Parts: sequence; structure tokens; C-alpha cells
Amino acid sequence: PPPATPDLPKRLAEAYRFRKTRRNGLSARRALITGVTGQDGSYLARLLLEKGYEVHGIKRRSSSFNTGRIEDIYEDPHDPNPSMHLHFGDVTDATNIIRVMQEVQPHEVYNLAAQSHVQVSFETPEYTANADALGALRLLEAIRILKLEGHTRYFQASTSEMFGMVQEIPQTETTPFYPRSPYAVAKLYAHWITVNYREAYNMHASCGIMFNHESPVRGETFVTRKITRAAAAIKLGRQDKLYLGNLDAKRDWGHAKEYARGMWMMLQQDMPGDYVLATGVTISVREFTQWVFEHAGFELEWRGTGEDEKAYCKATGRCLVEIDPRYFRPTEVDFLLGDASKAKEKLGWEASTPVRELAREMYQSDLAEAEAGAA
Ligand code: NDP
Ligand code: GDR
Repeated sequence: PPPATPDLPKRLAEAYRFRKTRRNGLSARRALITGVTGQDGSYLARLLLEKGYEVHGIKRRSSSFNTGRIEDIYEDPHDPNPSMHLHFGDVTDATNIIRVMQEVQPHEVYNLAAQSHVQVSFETPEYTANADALGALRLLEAIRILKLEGHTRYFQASTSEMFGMVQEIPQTETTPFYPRSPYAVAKLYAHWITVNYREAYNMHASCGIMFNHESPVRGETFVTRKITRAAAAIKLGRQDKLYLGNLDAKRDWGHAKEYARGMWMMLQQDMPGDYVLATGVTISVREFTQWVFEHAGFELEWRGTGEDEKAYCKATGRCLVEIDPRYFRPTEVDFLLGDASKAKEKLGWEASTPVRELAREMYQSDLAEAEAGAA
């Protein structure tokens, strides 16, 4: 008779063994990326193309051009053998997701699509829940409906925002969650539904609990990029000052390119699992601002407190940074610091770009972009 408690890990390892067989005449190792036009999607698509994958991305229809970040890797669809394909779609549209999934029959799905701005989620909570929470469910269900569980591995972009009001320092895979925004609550649903589908249906489904990661192609309204762009514009005399919200918030900021590699590594494991990706260093928005302005040649002096705090250029006395309370959030996440020991031990993944170097790279890129714009 079978043992009362079956040997689950062995059974799962068997179920997840990568199927190398051809399916419906499709042969290459195929990956489907939702959110391919975003920061992480663009790094991940590049990485997978380098590794020889056939990459399929889902992009939204937009009234203006939204493929700027992947322009250089997107091939002409008339090419007889393109390795990068774009499909119109939206994670709020289940029929579309099922159709694309059926067409592509991917070996790996990376769900990066999201309304990813925390502050915007307070203004669009229902849409954020639809895209960020139910979007994950739609993808997992599509895999199940099409009976691709034994063939398709799934990655969910979970977030350190789920820790919210932190219950433990540093935060690990076992730290309790306490989300503080509609975005974080939606992502918590997506996280747990991924865990549930893994346990209920033996899916190879993994979550990367990723702390903030940035790059020169970071969205312009996230604080790091907002700061590096403003410093470059101020340097060139095109902007007077920068308005920010909470300067005391502390974040664990890493480089997006390294986090994309971590996502891929999770799906190469025999067993699925959840992993924190973080640098293990935390700094405040104020410190990040200070460093970026230093790169730009402005030494800052902070005066005042709370909403009246301002930063002045030490050399000229000119005010360069002011607080605008409109950027304060109804509920804030004050402090995040991740411990990525599990990822280091099991995946061999480690963040390697110091945040100061990241700030410099982003500033230099924005300066070059601003100078080119002026030419
Ligand atoms: P971005 O905001 O840069 O990219 C989000 C992507 O999702 C874009 O391609 C966007 O398309 C797409 N998208 C948004 N809504 C939909 C929708 N309804 N249907 C289909 N696509 C949609 O985010 P990042 O690249 O920074 O982050 C990638 C993922 O990782 C996100 O899920 C984010 O929540 C998560 N994450 C990010 C972290 C970070 O620090 N960057 C940390 C932890 C988690 P479009 O270009 O048309 O807007
Ligand atoms: P976050 O990133 O909310 O951590 O979410 P963001 O850069 O928006 O904010 C970081 C911190 O900076 C404070 N802040 C400001 N933020 C913005 N955007 N604009 C400002 O002017 C400003 N001034 C101060 C914020 O209050 C906050 O404390 C990011 C996103 O990529 C999520 O999708 C992802 O899940 C998390 O990181 C991990």
C-alpha cells in the first residue's frame, strides 16, 4: 500500500522534470513575459534571448509608442525566423491570456505585468486589484485549463511591499506580511494564489519577493529615477528644483539587471519555491538624493524639518529640493531591508551593484539623455 504520507518532494521533482519533447511542432525553449515593455521585462527579454530562448511578450495596445525599452531587441516580424515575438494583450482579459498561452505553449511564464506604482494604487485600487491580483490568477488558470502544468513553469513578481509595516528586521521569506497599500494587498493575493496553485496542482510556480530595483530605464515617476532625471536637468539649467515627498523612507535598492537574472534562476531549479531578492543594505530617500546631487556637483545642505525641510546648494545657497506633501502616501512603508541568504544558498544569486554605483549609473545615463535632447 502507498505510505500514509507520500514523499512529496520526490513526487514534485518527478512532476516538474523539464519536458524536452516537442509540442505541436514548436521546438525552441519558449518563454512568455507579461509586462515585457516595462523595466524588468526589458532586462529579462534580453537575458533570455542571450540564452537562446524564443521570447514572447505581451504588450498592451496604447495610443502612443510603448515599446521604447525593447526597441533594440524587437525583430522585424517579417524575418523568417524571429526569436522575439510580441502579442497584443492585457492581464485583465482572460480570453486573450488563454489564447496567447495556447498559441505559445511556453516552457516558462514570467508574470511581470502590473500597475506597479504604489501611490497610483490609492487612486486606482480596483484596477490595481484586477491587474495585479487577478492577473496572476488568470495566468495560472490558463496554464491549468490548457493542461500545461507538467510543461510550463511560472514566475510571479512578488514584492517587499507585502512586508509593509515590518514585523521583523531584516525581512526574509518567513517574515509575516502586513501590506500598506492597495498595490501591496493585490500583490499579496497574487503571491498566495501562486503558492496555492503550486501546492494544489503540483505546478512549478515560484515567487520572487523582490525589494526595490532600479536602472537607467526605471519608470520616471519612481523616486530614484525622478531624482536622477531632476539632478541632470538642474545641472543643465533646465529645471529649478525638485519636489519630493517622504525623505525618511528607507529602501533596499538594487540593480534591475541582476534581479531579472534571479527570476530566471528560480525557474531553473528542480523544485519551485519563494525567494527574497535584496541587497542587504538600506538607505533613506534623503541619502539617495544627497548622493545623486553630489554626482551632479552640488553639495547639499538640509535645513528645516517635516514639510518645511529644504535642501540648499552649499556653494551658491540656492534651494534645490523642496517637500510637496502631495507626494505623501495615506499609509507609508517606512523601512525595508531584505535578507537574500536563501537565494544565495540555493540559487547562487547575490546582488552585486552597490546603491551608490547604481545612483551614479542612473545619473550619468539621464545626463547623457538630457544632453542629447538638447543637441
Ligand atoms: P513597470 O511599471 O516598469 O512595468 C510594468 C509592466 O506591466 C509594463 O510593461 C506595463 O505595460 C505592464 N502592464 C501594466 N498593466 C498591465 C495590464 N493590465 N496588462 C498587461 N500588461 C500590463 O514595472 P517593473 O518592470 O519595475 O516591475 C515588474 C514587476 O515586478 C511588476 O509586477 C512589479 O509590481 C514587480 N516588482 C517590481 C519591483 C521594482 O522595484 N521594480 C520590486 C518588486 C516587484 P505598459 O508599458 O504598457 O505600461
Ligand atoms: P516604492 O517605490 O513605493 O518603494 O515601490 P517609489 O520609488 O515610488 O517610492 C519609494 C519611497 O520614496 C518615497 N518618496 C517618493 N516616491 C515617489 N514615487 N515620488 C516622490 O516624489 C517621492 N518622495 C518620496 C515614497 O513615499 C516611498 O517611501 C517600488 C515599485 O517598483 C513597486 O512596484 C515595487 O513593488 C516596490 O518598489 C518594491
